[in-house]
Amino acid sequence: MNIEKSKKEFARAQEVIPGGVNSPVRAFKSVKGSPLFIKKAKGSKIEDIDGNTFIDFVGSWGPMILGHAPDMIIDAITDAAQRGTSYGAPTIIESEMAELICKMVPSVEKVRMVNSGTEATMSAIRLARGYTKREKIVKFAGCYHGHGDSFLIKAGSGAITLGLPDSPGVTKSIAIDTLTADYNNIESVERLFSEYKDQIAAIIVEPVAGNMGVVVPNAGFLQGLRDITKKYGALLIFDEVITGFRLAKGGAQEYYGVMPDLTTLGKIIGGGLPVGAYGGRKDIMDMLAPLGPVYQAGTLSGNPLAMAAGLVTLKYFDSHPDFYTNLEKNAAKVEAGFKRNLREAGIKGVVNRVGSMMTLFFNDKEKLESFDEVMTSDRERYAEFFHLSLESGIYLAPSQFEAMFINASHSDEDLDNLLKANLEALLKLK
Ligand code: HOZ
Repeated sequence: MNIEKSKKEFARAQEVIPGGVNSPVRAFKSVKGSPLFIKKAKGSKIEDIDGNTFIDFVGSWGPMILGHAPDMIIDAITDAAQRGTSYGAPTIIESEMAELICKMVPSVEKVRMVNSGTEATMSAIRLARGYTKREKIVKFAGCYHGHGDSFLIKAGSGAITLGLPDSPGVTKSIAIDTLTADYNNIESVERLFSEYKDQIAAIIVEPVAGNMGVVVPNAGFLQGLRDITKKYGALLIFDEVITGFRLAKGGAQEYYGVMPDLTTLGKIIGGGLPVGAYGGRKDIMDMLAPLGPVYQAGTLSGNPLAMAAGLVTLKYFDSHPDFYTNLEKNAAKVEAGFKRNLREAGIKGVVNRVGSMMTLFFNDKEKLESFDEVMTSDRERYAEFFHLSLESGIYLAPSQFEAMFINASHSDEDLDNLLKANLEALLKLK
């Protein structure tokens, strides 16, 4: 595969952009490669500047659940842009968007729009601290909640991919207020609560972990978090930046039937534009300025282009009752195909999946349920597999510790091609 133009552009970018990228995991560092520079994408396909075309299973790390550049979203953005790109004043579409989010996400009674998932999680914990008048938060090792200081403690995603789970620059006084527990281990949470009792403001969790690769919550884990937070008067925050509108219209909370106090959203709600949101119980949300004392603001929050793209996307789910059933059917086919291929190639692996998000881990274990367990996966083998897949026209995340996403634009032919390329790659692995 010729990627000369991408290589040249990467060299150019590295002169003026740290590491040549605006988000670390894009740099292909952990798979020891040179990132592809993208020219365009439509539907399920993405094309690089050398003219190579791939079936895309990254989908911009989650947002592109309808595929790339659906006409209805392009039309909505174009139409909105004619009327101006930002006003810094209220618009009707912000209320429409908020009404739809409150209707679709079961625990959300009021919602505030921001510009990214990171902003949503940062704001949600400030609000939780303001509401409870407590300072500590509990997060889980390997969960990633964006790059806010409080979350860069045993963080997932690019941080573990690059071996940097605790970032310099996070002060001791901030780190001391972040307590870490083990995902799927309710005892580890109980231990923290019995020690810190009324100092813990909130637990924040990815209800399905997506940033250490996909790790599925065991039966009773999320309910256990609900029970323990209730018992100690702390809040439960579901970080649904990935799972929101991906697992169901109402996200993981609808899928698992466990209601958090606050929810953070991002990715899909922006229809591919930069958006985040956080919402939840009215009594908590009403603590926000200008109603209450907890401050949070943003010049571009509720941006008309982003709202237009997001609203069309959410309306689409609302009016297509079979949307998630179809995604589930296709994703189940991929999971079954991956497992069949692993057996046929004689390669040890674990496929973790919920709905349309999944990860194929190269690992000898029977199941992977925690950060420590996924970290035993064979990254060298993933890197080789990644490049073999790329050569066959399959674009996967350049890291063992990320999710792959099936979206509505993937045709039967795309999925058959994926499974064929997957078997070929597995058979070639050393
Ligand atoms: N942290 C994102 C994936 N979980 C990476 C986003 C990006 O590089 O675009």
